[in-house]
Amino acid sequence: MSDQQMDTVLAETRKFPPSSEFSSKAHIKSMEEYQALHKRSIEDPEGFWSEVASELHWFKEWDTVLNDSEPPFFKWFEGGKTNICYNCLDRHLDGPNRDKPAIVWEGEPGDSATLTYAELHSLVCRFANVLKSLGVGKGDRVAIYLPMVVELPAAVLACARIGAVHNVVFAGFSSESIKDRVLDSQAKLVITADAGWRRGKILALKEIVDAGVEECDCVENVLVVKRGIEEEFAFSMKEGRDHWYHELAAGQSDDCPAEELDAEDMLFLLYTSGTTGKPKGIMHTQAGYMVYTYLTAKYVFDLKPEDVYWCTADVGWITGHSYLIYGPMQNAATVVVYEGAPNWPDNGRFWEIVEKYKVSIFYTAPTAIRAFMKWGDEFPQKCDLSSLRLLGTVGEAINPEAWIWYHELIGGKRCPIVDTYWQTETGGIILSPLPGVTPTKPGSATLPFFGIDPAVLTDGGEEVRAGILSVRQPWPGMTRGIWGDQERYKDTYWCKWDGKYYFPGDGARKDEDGYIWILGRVDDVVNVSGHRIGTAELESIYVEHPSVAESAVIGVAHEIKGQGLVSFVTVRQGFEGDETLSKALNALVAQKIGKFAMPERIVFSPDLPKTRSGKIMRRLLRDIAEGRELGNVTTLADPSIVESLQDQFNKGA
Ligand code: 7RM
Repeated sequence: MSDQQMDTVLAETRKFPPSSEFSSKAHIKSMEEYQALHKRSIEDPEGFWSEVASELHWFKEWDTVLNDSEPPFFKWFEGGKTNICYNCLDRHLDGPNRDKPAIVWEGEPGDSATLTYAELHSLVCRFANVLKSLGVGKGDRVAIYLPMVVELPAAVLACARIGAVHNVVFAGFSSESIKDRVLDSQAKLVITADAGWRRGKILALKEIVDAGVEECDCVENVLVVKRGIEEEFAFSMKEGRDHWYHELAAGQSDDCPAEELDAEDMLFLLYTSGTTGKPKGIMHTQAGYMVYTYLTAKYVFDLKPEDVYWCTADVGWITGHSYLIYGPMQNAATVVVYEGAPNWPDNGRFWEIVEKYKVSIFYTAPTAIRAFMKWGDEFPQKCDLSSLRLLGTVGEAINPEAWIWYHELIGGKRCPIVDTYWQTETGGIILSPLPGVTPTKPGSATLPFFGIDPAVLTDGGEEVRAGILSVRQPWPGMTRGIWGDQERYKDTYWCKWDGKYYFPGDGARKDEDGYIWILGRVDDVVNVSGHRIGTAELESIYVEHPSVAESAVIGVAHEIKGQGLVSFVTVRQGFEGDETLSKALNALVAQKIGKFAMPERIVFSPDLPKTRSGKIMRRLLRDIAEGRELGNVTTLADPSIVESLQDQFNKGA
């Protein structure tokens, strides 16, 4: 967060209590009720979570709720046998939810489909049988690279059903990113589509996958979903390796019993950026994640049988896993799934979808809200948004100005806003208002969810007003570690305070009401439009280029994206830092990660500011890039460099 943003946050004193009408119908109705339940969840986590777990289906009940004998490797519900897919689908088939829409899908070109819980169950069973026919079984890793079509949640649920480990790769990632993830996880199957739609353009997904898996010996088969696009686009099917989903599915039964899985069997891997050049495969297991996403979805979104719930995140990110699929479906919600961009064919698309399907709960990212603000009030104003009763945000802190716009223009001043703070690693929401309970303050994720005991600490572990966020005790949805690298898991998340507290990597402030305000990352991870990008990932890509000597990538405040990236690059003797090199470096980032990771600017400079011990002073680079007064630069090895850096920066501005 920039100093200016910080000042705005510190000055924010408005409070918005929920209406008594909302509270009276909510699952949790009062602050007293929340506080009592929260206290219980902290003092008796095993009692609390076993009661929650009892609301779900188990083939066999657990022996122990929490096993904390080997911290930080916590285990939940050991001895229990369950299946999260069963809890999302089968559990609803005996009652009125059987014929209730589970997915209301809209494609970008305007095609649409509705699947009831019974129909989604059949689709998932058939999909699971296809997976089995390709030799996929319990514990096998399956990479999924699909657009937002119905087959995406179906593929995810089908994996869960048979105990295969899904590894969804967001369909904006490049071939090389697919390759890295497929190789690291040793996936034996890749599921993709011939293509998808994005902003009126065809995304040639199969082609991208082909380039990605070329050198992956572990991949035995590629399963291809047909998106139904009439236009011509390039792709081919490799004999023996590639199969059309619809052809294999035609011969399959729509009955496939859910595997009785151990509570700690792995459910999925999802890669996320950290402070090194290599993304980490975050692991989640069946039961703990299931119980946690079930309860957070129920209480934070106050899900009721009649709700139409729309989470705009792509399934390629954790938000799509937890709050498009697993959380809402365990609660038998009707979930809207939209394939395309918010500004296609025009800037009003999202609001037309809200009106068309009578969406009652809408969950999106602050970066999207800022884009809507910029596009103009007339787009939401043209639509009937009166079906909305609750709004949510996720991905980054929301600036108060965007919060107020969301509250007024979208929520018509009547909808509570839940600002939900969490991470890929936490599995589910850990800080958030409860919509019928918590008076909200624009920009604050407010209070902890049940089972979460946060503290704001100094590096030394002392409680302070403004410092580093920590979580004091384990909760069921937390990650079980990093695939293939548990040392890195310990080092990254548990080293800061001698293994006593979980370290999410964010700065935070606690105000006089005990509300928590997230102040942004304290490590070298930048949050661009709610997507985590490790600066080290870009830096290691740049230095692969023969003309680059060194680079430092930083995050700077960005009007729409929240943060954008600025890359400072020094070139080797005899090379030129010019437009051509800039383009080449951008192309390299697009090729290695994806276009969404390209920086706002590349600044070439003769040198980088370093301390006498050789550490790059990123803080100084941020000050330069955000045009701030520079403080003391005398600790620099070569203070004269600052002026030339400023010149370089201003030249391109
Ligand atoms: C869900 C998700 C996690 C990082 C996290 C924060 C930032 C997310 C908020 C937020 C302030 C929020 N998972 N973050 N939500 N910061 N307020 N409500 O985004 O793994 O992709 O990113 O995102 O920095 O550490 S994630």
